Amino acid sequence: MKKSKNQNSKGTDVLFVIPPKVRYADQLKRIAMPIGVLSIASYIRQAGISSAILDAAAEGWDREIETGVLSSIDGKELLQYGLSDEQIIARIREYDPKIIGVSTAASSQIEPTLATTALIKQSFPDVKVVIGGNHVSHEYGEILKNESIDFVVRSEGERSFLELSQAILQERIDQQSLSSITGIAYMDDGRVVSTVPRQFISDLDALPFPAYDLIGHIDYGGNRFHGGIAKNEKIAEFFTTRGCPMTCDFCGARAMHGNRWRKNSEEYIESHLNHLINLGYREIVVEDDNFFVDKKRALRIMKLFKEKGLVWTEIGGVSISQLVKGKKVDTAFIDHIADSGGYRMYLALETPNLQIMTAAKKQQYFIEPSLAGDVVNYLNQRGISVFGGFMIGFESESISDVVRTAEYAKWLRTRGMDYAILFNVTPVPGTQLGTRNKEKLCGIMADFSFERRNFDTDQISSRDLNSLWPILMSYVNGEGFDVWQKEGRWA
Ligand code: B12
Ligand code: SF4
Repeated sequence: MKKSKNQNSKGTDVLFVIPPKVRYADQLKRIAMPIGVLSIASYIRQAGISSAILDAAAEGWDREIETGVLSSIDGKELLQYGLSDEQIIARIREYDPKIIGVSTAASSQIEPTLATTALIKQSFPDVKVVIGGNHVSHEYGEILKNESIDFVVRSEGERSFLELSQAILQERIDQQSLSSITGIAYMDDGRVVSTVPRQFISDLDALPFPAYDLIGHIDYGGNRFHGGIAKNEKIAEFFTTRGCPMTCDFCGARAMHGNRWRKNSEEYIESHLNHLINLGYREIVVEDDNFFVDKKRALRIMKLFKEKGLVWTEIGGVSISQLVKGKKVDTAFIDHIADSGGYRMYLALETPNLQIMTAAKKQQYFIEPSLAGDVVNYLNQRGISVFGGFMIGFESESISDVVRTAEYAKWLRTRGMDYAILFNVTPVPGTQLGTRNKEKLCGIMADFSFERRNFDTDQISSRDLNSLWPILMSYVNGEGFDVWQKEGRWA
């Protein structure tokens, strides 16, 4: 690990902590540049508040331990990767912050996250602990039962966190000041107080570029990249939009960032790319939830990638229907992807079953399997590696429907797909699917990972689907999955 100029900056106002992560042994080890936190850090810096970042998962990547924690579904044991408690405490002591902001992206990671907040509060009782991110934004009532957490920031964090940290730093944490900060939750006299939700930022260009300098010492690329092996060790996650106009009823991203497709201008994007190039990045990962909603805009952005000599992958997930024109493969569009340095696409295919796509409110993005095969084949011909995302275990599905989806994925592999991931349908907090199935949840929080099943339907039990998952992944991906299973990384 390279030493950063931001390390050891004693007396920082805010230290952001990304906690260690958990996984089951047959799951991929995943980390990524924490863009949400980098964006907040940059936003508060403009207002004179200093911060640093401790990414305990990335910095402790090589340290993995057995936890002894077993899932109640099938007794499978959890592993944890990241810095040790002692290392985390020692690092926090070096920074000596007044506020610690803990970030949690996924529900599956909430247990190590809460263990980290408890550790922090025990060792630094006077430091205010603020938590933000996906799971806690929806489940703040439950989360605030943990005495180690002083505040939850709900949903988009930049403006709420700035106002909250100003209140904390200026010692104005009385009811009156707090109640005027929208988008936060806290306990008052044993009662959960949740202020009015914060409006989404409509002009994304008003945000400064994420504070990449704070994690310049960490490489998120190469074979640590969560979306397949990256060409470079140094890669930057990159968003040109927030939110998604679609209404898929299982989607946690939409639940978090809203239904309006908010976008950066192309001038902003060009300056953002120049900024990354100046920092030494040559590879970017487009993480937008729905990058190709406006294909003409996407073409102009791809032109920028090409002009600047970048290579790029798309991993936020694009709909395969966006790569067709009428009933044919949109070869011209795919040619542009290839010519602009795009070398891998993550296609959200979900299922070959139109009824199921319709029930999930995603039917507009359905295309016939044979046409999907032609798209995959053309991407492959143009040298673009294809990862496919599929969803198994929808509420109305039987085991044979699940097997049919796996067969579809396997067939697409014969047409040139490099890897197919079978994601379990998961009732994520904040989604319609999540609300409908709350009573049916089982297992532990780590089972919220999409590579595990955590709710029973009339036709499929979690236990059965969890036993079947590695068999189907192996059937579809062959040796590629063996490496994933044995080493927690891409082959
Ligand atoms: C990149 C990414 C990852 C990265 C990590 C991201 C990170 N931040 O650390 C990696 C690859 C590790 C990852 C993994 C997983 N992910 Co993911 N991921 C994403 C993705 C595509 C983008 C995240 C992002 O950067 N967004 C952009 C920034 C600007 O938004 P943000 O992160 O939400 O941050 C804002 C607020 O949340 C808040 N905030 C965030 N942190 C903090 C901290 C503080 C102190 C404060 C005040 C505020 C705050 O303010 C930020 C700025 O506005 C999201 C989808 C999405 N669009 O968000 C899914 C998403 C978060 N992932 C999801 C899931 C399910 C997973 C996995 C379980 C998938 C799997 N099967 O493995 C795993 C978890 C396992 C693991 N090891 O982490 C779900 C989470 C749903 C849920 N409740 O569980 C999402 C929403 C995708 C979806 N469509 O459902 N993921
Ligand atoms: S699944 Fe994709 S298309 Fe559907 S709402 Fe989520 S981001 Fe949008």
